[in-house]
Amino acid sequence: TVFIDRIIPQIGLDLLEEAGIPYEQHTANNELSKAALIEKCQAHDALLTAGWGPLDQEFLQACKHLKVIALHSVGYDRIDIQEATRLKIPVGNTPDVLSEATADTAFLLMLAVSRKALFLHKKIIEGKWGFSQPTDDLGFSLTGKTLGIFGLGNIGYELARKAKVAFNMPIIYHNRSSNQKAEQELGAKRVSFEELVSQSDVLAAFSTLTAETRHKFNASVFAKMKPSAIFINASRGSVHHEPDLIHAIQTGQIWGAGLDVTDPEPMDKDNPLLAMPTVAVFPHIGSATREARDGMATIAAKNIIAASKGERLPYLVNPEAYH
Ligand code: 8YV
Repeated sequence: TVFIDRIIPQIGLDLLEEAGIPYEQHTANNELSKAALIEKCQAHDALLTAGWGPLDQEFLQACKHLKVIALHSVGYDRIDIQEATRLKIPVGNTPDVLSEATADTAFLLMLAVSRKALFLHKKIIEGKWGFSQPTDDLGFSLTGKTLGIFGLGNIGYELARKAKVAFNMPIIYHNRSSNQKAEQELGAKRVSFEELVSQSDVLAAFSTLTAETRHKFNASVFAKMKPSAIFINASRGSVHHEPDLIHAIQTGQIWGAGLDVTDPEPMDKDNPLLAMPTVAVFPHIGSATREARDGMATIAAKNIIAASKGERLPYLVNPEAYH
C-alpha cells in the first residue's frame, strides 16, 4: 500500500489502481508535519511524495521499512540520499517530462524581466497607465545577447534551444562535464565559472542544490556580472543568496532577476524584490503544465509499480541502494 502526501494528477492514481496497488492520499491543503508523515508512512509500504518537508535521517530511520520512495519531482535535495541508500530504500524521481515546462518558465522570466512586464502590468492594475514618453519603460532586446547556463542538463538544454531559435542567442555554460549535445547542436561553449559570470547577458541557474551550490550566486558573483545582466533561477531558491541579490539590483550591479524559486518559499509579500521594475517572481510553477504534471505522476506511479513487483525503479536516483 502507498501513502501519497498531496493531490497528484489522476493518471498516476489510475495506474496504481490498474496495478492493484491500494493507496491513501492526503487531500487537505496543508503540508503534513514530519511526525504526521512518519505515522502515515509507518502504516504503508511505499511513499509517493510531492511535499516539501525534509526526508532526513530522522524520517528515514523511522520509516526504514519503506520499499520505495517515489518523489513527484526531478529535484531530490529534500531527501538524505546517502541515508536512504544506506537503508537500502530505492528513491525515484521524475526527470525529462518536466524539462520543457521548466525551460518555458525560465524563458518567460527572461522575457518578462527584459521588458519589465510584471511591473508594467501592476502599474495598469494600480491605475497608473498615464502619459508616457518614448523614453519611458524601456527594456532591452534579447536578440543576439549571450545566454549563460550554470548546470546545463536537460532543462538547460531546452532553454538554450529555445533561446537559440527565438533570439539567436549565443550559448555559454559551466558544468563539471561537457554537454556534447548542446555543443554539437547549439554551438554551446563550455567556459569557466568566472567567464560565465562576466560574459552572460542572461545568466540562468539550473544546478541541483548541494552544499557546493548553496548560495553560489552571492555578492562576490553579482559584483562580477554585467550591469546590464539578468539573473534567472528556476532551480532551488537557495542557489542564490537573496539579500545579496536584492542589494545587487538596488545598487545597479545587475539589471534584474527572474525567479521561479525563492528562499524561503512562499516569498513574503513585502519582499523588496516584488516592488522592483526589473524583477519577475513566480510561485515555483516550473513544472506546472498539465502535460508535465501528468508525466510526473505517471513516472512516480511507474516507480511504485516496479518496486511492488520487486523490480528496479525505471527512474532511479540511488542505484547503490540495490548493492
Ligand atoms: C516541484 C520541482 O517539485 O521537480 C522539481 O524538482 O521543483 C517541481 O517540479 C513540483 O511542484 C512537485 O509537485
